[in-house]
Amino acid sequence: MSIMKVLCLLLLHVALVTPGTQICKDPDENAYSIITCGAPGKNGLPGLNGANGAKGEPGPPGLQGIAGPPGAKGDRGANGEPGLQGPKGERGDSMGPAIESLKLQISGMDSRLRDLQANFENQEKDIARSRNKNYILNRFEVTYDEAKTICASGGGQLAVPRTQEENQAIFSLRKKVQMHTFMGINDLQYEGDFRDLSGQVIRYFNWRAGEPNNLRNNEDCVEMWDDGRWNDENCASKLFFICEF
Ligand SMILES: [Ca+2]
Ligand SMILES: [Ca+2]
Repeated sequence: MSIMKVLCLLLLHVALVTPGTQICKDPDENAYSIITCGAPGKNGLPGLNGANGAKGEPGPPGLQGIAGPPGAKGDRGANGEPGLQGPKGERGDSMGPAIESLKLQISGMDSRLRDLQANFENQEKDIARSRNKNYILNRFEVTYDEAKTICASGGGQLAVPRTQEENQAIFSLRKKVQMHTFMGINDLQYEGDFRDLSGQVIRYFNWRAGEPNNLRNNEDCVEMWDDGRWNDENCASKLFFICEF
């Protein structure tokens, strides 16, 4: 070992035990040298702000908010302006008079129906009986001939009282109404010769006083008054009537 190398090792040893020194290698001479290291420098000033970075990607959508309670009902608005007038309507049909006519007819039918119902309801009350016959009072006004026809159409005939008992039975119906009633007796064939509808001579009579008087020479049909007695009357008069069966 050369003297130089020994000296260098010695210096190196001193450097290792001496604070503030360190061994530095000279890169050009491939040799070591001993230098004294200074105290660490202070921090320098902050650097300048850097340029803005690139724009980031958009974030995920946020959570939907919760709906609040409905608001209070608002006040009613003011009335609007009236609308425009509509187009003129079509002319009405001609059924008006026909409908009115039908109404009148229906009203008349209703009235007639009520009459029939009343007549039907009175039927039971308007029946009388004698020993051999039944009598029915008819409460509508007809002529003598019409009364004959109606009784015959029902299988009977205009009532003829042939005894006091039968006269009393017929009178029990006659006094129910304020109208004289035709009976099946007349002197149409010979004046003063009263007979029944089959031409048989009448033998029982119950005339009112002064009857038959053939007033105005025109009384050939017999009616019963409200006292049960008889009168000769104009056959064209319209009266209630009593049928016998
Ligand atoms: Ca007469
Ligand atoms: Ca008379």
